[in-house]
Amino acid sequence: MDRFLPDFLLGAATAAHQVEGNNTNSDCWAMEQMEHTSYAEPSLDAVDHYHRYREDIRLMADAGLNAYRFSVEWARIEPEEGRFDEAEAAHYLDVIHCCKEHGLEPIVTLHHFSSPKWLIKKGGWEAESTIDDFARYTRYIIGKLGNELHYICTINEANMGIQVAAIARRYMQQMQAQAAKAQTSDGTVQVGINLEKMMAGQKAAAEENLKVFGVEKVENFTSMRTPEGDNIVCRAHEAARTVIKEFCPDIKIGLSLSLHDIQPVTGGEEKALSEWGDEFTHYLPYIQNDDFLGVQNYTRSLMGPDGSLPAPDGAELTQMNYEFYPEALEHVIRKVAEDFKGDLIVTENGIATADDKRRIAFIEQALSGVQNCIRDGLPVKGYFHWSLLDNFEWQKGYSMTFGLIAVDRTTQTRKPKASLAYLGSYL
Ligand code: GCO
Repeated sequence: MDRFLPDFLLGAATAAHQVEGNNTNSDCWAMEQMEHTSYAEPSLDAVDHYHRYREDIRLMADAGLNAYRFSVEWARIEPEEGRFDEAEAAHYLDVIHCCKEHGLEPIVTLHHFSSPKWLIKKGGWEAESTIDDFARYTRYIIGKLGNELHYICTINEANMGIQVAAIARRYMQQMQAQAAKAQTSDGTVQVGINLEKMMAGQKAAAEENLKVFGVEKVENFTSMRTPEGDNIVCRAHEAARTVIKEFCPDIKIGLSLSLHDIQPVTGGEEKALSEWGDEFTHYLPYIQNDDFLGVQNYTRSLMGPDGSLPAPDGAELTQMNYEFYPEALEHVIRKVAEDFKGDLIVTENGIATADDKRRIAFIEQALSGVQNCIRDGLPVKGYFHWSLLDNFEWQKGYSMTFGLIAVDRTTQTRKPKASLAYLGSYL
């Protein structure tokens, strides 16, 4: 195994809502608590990183890492529209200082999926007004934290809503095909009853949304995004970049994208190209003036003429049911570098598994791919493993263990896994 040069950013990543706990003013918190929730469980105290960040940062430093990617929670900073909470800004300043005391470079993400509840009332990520709201929040953060930072990731996985919309469309098509089959074989009754139930469920959910958020349809960051909403996300990024450059021109700015290693099989070439266009290429006009792109990859996606195919028979699957395929990272970096000319930082890459030996094997292969890219002259400046801690995996709750550190949530005790020291040994 080869080590990285000392200026390579090697670290782990977290997101505020997934680790801090009690993010009570956010849309996710509200959705987790609802009767018609799609969350497996609520986040509650999460892994109490809000209070235990010192210990967590020390563990990273002890393992030899030199950087930490974390997010600032908009709902804490601006709990009500236009009212900013100084104490919360001071909290994040403490986190940044703690990183520096331990020799870690802080990479701050301004938006990682969760948004303030009030933003949803205004139409969330489908509303034009969100662009100005995000720019105003960015201005506040820059005023408080900007002097301390060298890197800012504006928006995590800007393409997430488009990917969710695509998955939902695929799912609906499958349901429709099943319903059509049921109609020809069993008649319409069974289908009719399910549909009625579904409609009734939707009506009740809309009523609850109205009560909780003041709107019937919640447009949070991970909702199915329309092309107009996608454009709003991109312009929110541009607006934030303008604000940051105005006040702190030396901060390196980028957003991150969720990128699959899309591999065409038997006639899937055209489909693979159009999927890559949705996932990556169409963002180029909005990111070409960025300093870096955050590359986030977990696996590959095999593409046939009609869309994505399941993992090959016998493939090893992770807890998320993704194919264990760490080679995907190198492939994605190479593909992205064909069109994006700024620096590349791997802002997420990891595996949900209970077997830490597989995590180590995953890291070994993924990092050897990163090093191949660097040897070939590609500007890969950092690698952040997802995730520092076993944490709240959104709608799947705490069942997915992505962490380099295990957490016993009854006592919030941390137990570093062997993979943490293994990752640190690359510096
Ligand atoms: C994402 C987010 C993370 C996830 C991680 C594992 O990519 O969805 O950035 O918040 O937890 O990717 O699924």
